[in-house]
Amino acid sequence: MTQGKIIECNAAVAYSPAKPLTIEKITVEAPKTDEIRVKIVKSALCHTDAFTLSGDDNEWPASDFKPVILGHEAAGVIESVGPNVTDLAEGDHVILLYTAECGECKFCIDDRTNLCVKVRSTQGKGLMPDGTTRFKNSKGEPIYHFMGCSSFSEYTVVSKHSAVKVAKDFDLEKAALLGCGVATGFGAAGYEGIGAAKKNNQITKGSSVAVFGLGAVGCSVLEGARAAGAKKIIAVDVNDKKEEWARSFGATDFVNPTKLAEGETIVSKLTSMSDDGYGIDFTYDCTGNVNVMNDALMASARGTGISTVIGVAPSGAQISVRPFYLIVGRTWTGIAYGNIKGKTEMNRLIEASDKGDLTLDKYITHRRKFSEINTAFEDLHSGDCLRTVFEY
Ligand code: NAD
Ligand code: AHE
Ligand code: ZN
Ligand code: ZN
Repeated sequence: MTQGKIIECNAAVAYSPAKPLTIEKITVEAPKTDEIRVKIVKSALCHTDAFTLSGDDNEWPASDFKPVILGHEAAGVIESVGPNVTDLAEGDHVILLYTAECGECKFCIDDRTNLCVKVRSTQGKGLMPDGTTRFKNSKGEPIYHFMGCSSFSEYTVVSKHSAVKVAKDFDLEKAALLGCGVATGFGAAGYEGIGAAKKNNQITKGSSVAVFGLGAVGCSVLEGARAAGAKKIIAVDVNDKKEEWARSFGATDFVNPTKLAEGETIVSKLTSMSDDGYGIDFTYDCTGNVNVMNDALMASARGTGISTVIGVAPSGAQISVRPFYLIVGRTWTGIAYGNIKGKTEMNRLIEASDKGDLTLDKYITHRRKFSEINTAFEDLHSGDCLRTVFEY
């Protein structure tokens, strides 16, 4: 045990929805039992951070806009550990895991899912498992945690179940990306026995795939589809600037749903692009738009098509479909963190990167100092960005 003292450092705090983050000095308490304190080295901005800042997520925390430190796609070095931490130690390099892996709960011992519940209920309230926070602002007010990570701070405290150790020679910038978006998309495609493969939803060799939304998540589904040997990989985005990237990640075709021929819909267009005219084998929503989720389902193949929801929709948004479309054999499903078990399967994603199946560095389109974090939200919305990585 190497428990330290209170640390003062810079953090970017969200005080109100849709307002810039406030960069200020905060204090970070020492880690308590089963916790670690991490010095963040690299963190990226995921669409979900921007989504939560917009005020659309009903878990910011407990819906009432308490001050919170966002950020969940990150890697760093353990500064100190609390009591009862045995698998991690000071100096270890780690990736933060917004989907924890305790190894013991019902979900951890089930090989089909990654949805560990050990810390999930307090995580959703912005609290550590003991029901308190480790952050305070200069007025002494508590600042809440986010997705069990809160990486938009020079130091953070997380549960020991919410971090995985990686080799010291693995680039922490690439490591940060494996904390969310890229692991999510690549896992959702399924890869050599991990991710969606464990949900019986691995993209099959020679199949057809359509991916709606070509951010880091959608592009990593494309890469997974290419690694799986899909024959037709259709990339769909309202932004034409995404076409070139999409093709570089494996897309064989690009469709802009706002530029269809007269009388065509995105569903009729994609269906007509399938070999037999009955629809696409695997479709994915990576936009968070419920209308797109519906289109993705309807474009999936009669009898056998599987449509996966990855995008996060605003609180209160709903999807619905005429049940007939499911009776005729389509499957509508969803996935979190690519169904990757963060502690025990991270090495498999690193192997995929080493083999060149997952080209992590290509997703880093922007680099900024942590102090420029508010500009990164503009990058994300510019349409020219997959990921901005912050240097601390
Ligand atoms: P991003 O903002 O970088 O990319 C979204 C893309 O969708 C953009 O290219 C945009 O042009 C495109 N788009 C928007 N509306 C569209 C439409 N109507 N039709 C086609 N394309 C459209 O986002 P990202 O970081 O790649 O994240 C994508 C989604 O996945 C977000 O909703 C995010 O919250 C969610 N997400 C989910 C998980 C999970 O585990 N389920 C993990 C990470 C991110
Ligand atoms: N809090 C939201 C839902 C947010 C959500 O679905 N998050 C995704 C990860 S987005 C990562 O960028 C997820 O994995 N969800 C499963 C989980 O356990 O959080 C709401 O609607 O309440
Ligand atoms: Zn668990
Ligand atoms: Zn994310």
